[in-house]
Amino acid sequence: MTDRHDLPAGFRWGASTAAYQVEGAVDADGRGRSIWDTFCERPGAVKNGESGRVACDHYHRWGEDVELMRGLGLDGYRFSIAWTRVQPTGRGPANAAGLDFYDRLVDGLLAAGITPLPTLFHWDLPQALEDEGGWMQRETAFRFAEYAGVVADRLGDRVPAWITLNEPFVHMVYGYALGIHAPGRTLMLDALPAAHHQLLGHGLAAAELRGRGLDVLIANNLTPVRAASDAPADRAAAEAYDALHNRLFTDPLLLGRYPDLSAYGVGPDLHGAVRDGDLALISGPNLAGLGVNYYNPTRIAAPTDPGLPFAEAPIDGVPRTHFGWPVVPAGLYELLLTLRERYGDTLPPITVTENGCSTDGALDDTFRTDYLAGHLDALARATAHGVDVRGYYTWSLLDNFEWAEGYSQRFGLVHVDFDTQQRTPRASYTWYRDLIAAHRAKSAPR
Ligand code: IFM
Repeated sequence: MTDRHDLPAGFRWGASTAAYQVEGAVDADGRGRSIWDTFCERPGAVKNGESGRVACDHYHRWGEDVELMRGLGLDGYRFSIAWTRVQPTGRGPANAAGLDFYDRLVDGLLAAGITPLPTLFHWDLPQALEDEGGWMQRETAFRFAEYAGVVADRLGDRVPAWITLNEPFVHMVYGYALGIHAPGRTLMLDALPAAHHQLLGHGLAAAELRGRGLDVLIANNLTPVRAASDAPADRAAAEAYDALHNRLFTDPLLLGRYPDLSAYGVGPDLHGAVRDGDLALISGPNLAGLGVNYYNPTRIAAPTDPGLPFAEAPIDGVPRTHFGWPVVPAGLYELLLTLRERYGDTLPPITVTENGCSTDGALDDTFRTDYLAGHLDALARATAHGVDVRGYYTWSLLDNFEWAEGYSQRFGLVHVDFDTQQRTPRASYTWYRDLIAAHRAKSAPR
């Protein structure tokens, strides 16, 4: 049976991080304040009152971290750029000292034979833009495109492919609807314009990047949605959830239209946010690739109380990560096949831009190697069934700041002691290194 050792030659191996989760150095070199700096100061917002002030101090220790990546034999490193290092207030001329950091990082990666894969927005909006309404404001999309152009002008000569947004679904729902993440707003369904404005920002930024000859991807958090039973009410609820979580952020890109959100009482203009011509900008010329962040499937039943047209149902009988997330590798196979079936020829090549698990933190992390092996086997089965998956970036290279969970969830191939900043590779690091080496040896021409 097909497994991870059968992945096609040229398949790319990587690891992911994000700026606010690893960089620290929040006051260095003119960096401006982001919504996460503000949110972390809100009493009770983050476990133990923690923040990304220091995090992994990657801003100063990036050289050591690149050596860890070189040791793994990575083809690519996915990181994000802090908008506030580049434009401290989210607009205007570049802060050269902030861009210098990414310049050094990119050169260091290339010298180690690793292709940089930057994400332009991984949730750390400049606070100055949030003060004007953040992603609830259409103007933020235009600011984002300006920022994309500024960064691409500096790094585009060495960085061939770019991810615009990370998980716009999570940012809208956690940040603007439920208030679990920055900016901590609790707008519920009134948050939907934040979906459209992020996607508009993607479209406008994509035009800036493509205009400079660069490839564009987006990283969506996607989940296969399973109805709790065959009962029509459960199936309708599952469809409604699928529309919100998956289709809302992918149909506009690949089909040029929003999904039916009538189950939410919402029309196709998302509370008046969508204007003529927007969807053409969002779907634009084809994406070079779709980034898929997969962690688990979702089981959905008919709603139990009014308000939302679905209720989440438990997934029983499977292992759980330290976070409590169900471990279902077959869900990745299911998701990849559903994407191909749903979007057919409009589906660009896929890269799994995140997948991984949090553990109890032990160095001997068999749980993580089992998790990764299971998901890579599922991915290999999907490629054997014709889905074009070009690469896999595990989340994460390092233990890091896990948003509202602070430092309590450790996702790293590498353990980080947050008191001393000592990095110690876990057993999963060695396992991943050996898998990459074995795949490369098998794929090399004889
Ligand atoms: O840490 C996050 C990351 O920032 C976005 N995707 C999910 C990861 C684990 O929760």
